[in-house]
Amino acid sequence: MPSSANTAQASNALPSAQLLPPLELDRSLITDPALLPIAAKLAAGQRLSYDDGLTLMTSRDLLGLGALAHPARLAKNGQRAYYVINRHVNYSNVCVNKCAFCAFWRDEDQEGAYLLGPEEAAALAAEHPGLDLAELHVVGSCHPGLGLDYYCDLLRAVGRARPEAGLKAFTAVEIDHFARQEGITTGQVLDRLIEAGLAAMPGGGAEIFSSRVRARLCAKKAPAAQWLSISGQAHERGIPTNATMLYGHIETPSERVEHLLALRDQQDISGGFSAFIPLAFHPDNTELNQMNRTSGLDDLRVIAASRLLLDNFPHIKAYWVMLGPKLAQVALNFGADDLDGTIVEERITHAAAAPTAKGLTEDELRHMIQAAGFTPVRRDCFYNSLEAN
Ligand code: V47
Repeated sequence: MPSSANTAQASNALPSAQLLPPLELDRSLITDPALLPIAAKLAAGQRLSYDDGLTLMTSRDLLGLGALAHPARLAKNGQRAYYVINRHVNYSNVCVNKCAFCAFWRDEDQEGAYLLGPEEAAALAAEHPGLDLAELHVVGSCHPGLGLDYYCDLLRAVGRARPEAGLKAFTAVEIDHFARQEGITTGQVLDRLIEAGLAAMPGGGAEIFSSRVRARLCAKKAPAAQWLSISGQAHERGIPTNATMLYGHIETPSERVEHLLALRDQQDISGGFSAFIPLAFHPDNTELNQMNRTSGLDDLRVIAASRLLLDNFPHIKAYWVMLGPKLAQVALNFGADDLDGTIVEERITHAAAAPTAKGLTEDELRHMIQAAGFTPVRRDCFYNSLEAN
């Protein structure tokens, strides 16, 4: 176990962006004939195209999708299923972006608005001293009134409270916002945050890259090109980052596939994405509250299609908070190899009335993995194994 955040940073190496090898597939499980040419390509070790992506993203042959995605998952990660002992700290919900899909944001003077001082955030990080914390996941909002000093102080304070934890903090959208507020470049923002202890970045804020959807749901947010460019700048600096896709609202299957291919292109260029996390939209308490929640078919299809299209991503995360623990378990057979972690206190999806727990224990995570037939691997925020063996 590293003894300080600096040690955690020193053990950091960007993930290797290896492609999929030729896969051995059981075609007897495939009933949708449109999946057969894709099976042939995967068996030959060929990269999938936009059209293949669209076929995957619209097929209802769930077992067929699993028959393609599971061998890809095994080729990347064997029987391993990762989890992390982590804690989320959300420093503020005051946000200028006011995205239509988000139930977490508040105006500064609105009831329920909050901003934690660095020491208040550190006090949260220090809770549960018995927890062997490997990662602090620190994200918030695009606050109108804070300078970069606040964010550096925040990182230093939580880092002092939990020196053993890697600091995975701030989405590319927050970095873009800090740079605007401060009147400096996003590269300069990243350099200052790295000095303050930033070790990795989460994948939020990507939403759907389509400018059509962004104009309707999150017009004020950094556009796709900026999100991708900031991820690349982090990779250039040796900071691994994640990527997400918010699905199940007004996006089309082609917009999903375009999103995934934009991530794949960026990974070809900068190579520093660790995990892709599909985020199932929760409509309650948002402007889109008349919409239905995603279906189990769609959740597993997105996981499978992501595993197959993102051939250069090492990990696909089944985020138990949004999928529910049972579907997240099943997702381990449809391309996912990581369940995220203990979290302790999840706020963003719970603002949208997520029916899941706010956190899980390590025992619960290990049991979920073992009961699904996989080998649990406790990891740090760089996917190094922390299993004693
Ligand atoms: O950026 C907001 C999404 C994201 C809703 O990188 C919603 O390891 C569903 O990015 N329904 C934050 N989703 C969560 C996130 C994340 C979570 C866990 C791990 C990692 C990682 C990243 O949640 C936001 C937004 O895309 N979101 N509102 C909603 N109503």
